[in-house]
Amino acid sequence: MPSIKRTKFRLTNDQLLEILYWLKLIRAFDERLSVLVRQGKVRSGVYTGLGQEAIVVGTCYGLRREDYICPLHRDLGTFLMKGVEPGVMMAQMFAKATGLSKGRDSALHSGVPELGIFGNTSMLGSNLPVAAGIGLTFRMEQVDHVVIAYFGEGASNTGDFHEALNFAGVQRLPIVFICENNLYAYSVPFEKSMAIEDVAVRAQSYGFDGVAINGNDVLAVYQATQGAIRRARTGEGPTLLECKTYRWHGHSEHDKAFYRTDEELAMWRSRDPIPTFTTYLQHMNVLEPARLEEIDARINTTIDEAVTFAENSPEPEPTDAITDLYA
Ligand SMILES: Cc1ncc(C[n+]2csc(CCOP(=O)(O)OP(=O)(O)O)c2C)c(N)n1
Repeated sequence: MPSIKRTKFRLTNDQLLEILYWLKLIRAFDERLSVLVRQGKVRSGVYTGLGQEAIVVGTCYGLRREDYICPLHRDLGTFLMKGVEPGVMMAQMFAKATGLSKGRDSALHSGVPELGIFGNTSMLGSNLPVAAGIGLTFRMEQVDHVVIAYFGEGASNTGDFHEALNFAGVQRLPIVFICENNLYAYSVPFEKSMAIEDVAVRAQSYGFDGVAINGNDVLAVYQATQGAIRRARTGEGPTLLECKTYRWHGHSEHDKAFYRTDEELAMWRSRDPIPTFTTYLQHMNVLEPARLEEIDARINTTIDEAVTFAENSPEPEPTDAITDLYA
């Protein structure tokens, strides 16, 4: 295969293929989860990020274990990229004893401190002041780790968002704020909730850069994130990246999304980040058909094994409810 050693993104062929693997794995995980919900096997609420995978992969690829992420309810893929085993993640959704929180929460609030994952908060936007706190901790400990803090455009209308960005701007904290602008906050369209076109401009009010990018282009997201991370690590402070995207399913699996048109969905599905990136790799002679088949087969096996692990895992014991408590 004619090989392009490095792209302008300084990624090797193997790294580009790894990015494709993650995009497809995260897509497959959410798709299987959606089926399992309909089969009544999942005990958690499920908020798939189908269509938004390029944001997860572009922001998490290349993070250090010590870097912290503060994910959204839609970002199960970030857990996988940070090192949570697919089987454990699936068991978490089944509320089994082998899941992250051992079957003791509604699945979306579990964090993994040793992998740098802060558990998602129900009050949207309230993960952002926590992200600022983690960034301040890194500053006080004099380490050059960064925090990737995710939020939806809806959450950017909460007070917590503004307090967190203000504090991060004043303190020049090492945070990359990632807005996943999927155009709807549950059923509320973007234009009915804010009178500006880009959430990114909000960063200016707090003294740092904000930029709006194509959130369905994994390399664009990766490139922008890498620049922001470099600045954060070298003490130049936070950046806000607004990734424009669209979620294919409803807000959650029980939402039929009647508030949007089929035409709108079809238009955004035509911007699917995975075929776009696949075509790019083929065009660059990085991806041969056999390699693509190999990646797909590996993903199928991984997901099948994850489901089997979750299904065969034990239920939590009632007495487990009072373990791991602080007081
Ligand atoms: C502070 C707060 N207000 C309202 C809700 C109820 N709620 C849950 S999800 C959601 C929509 C969130 O939209 P957005 O922040 O854009 O994220 P998305 O789900 O689109 O990824 C709302 C309003 C909540 N969880 N927290």
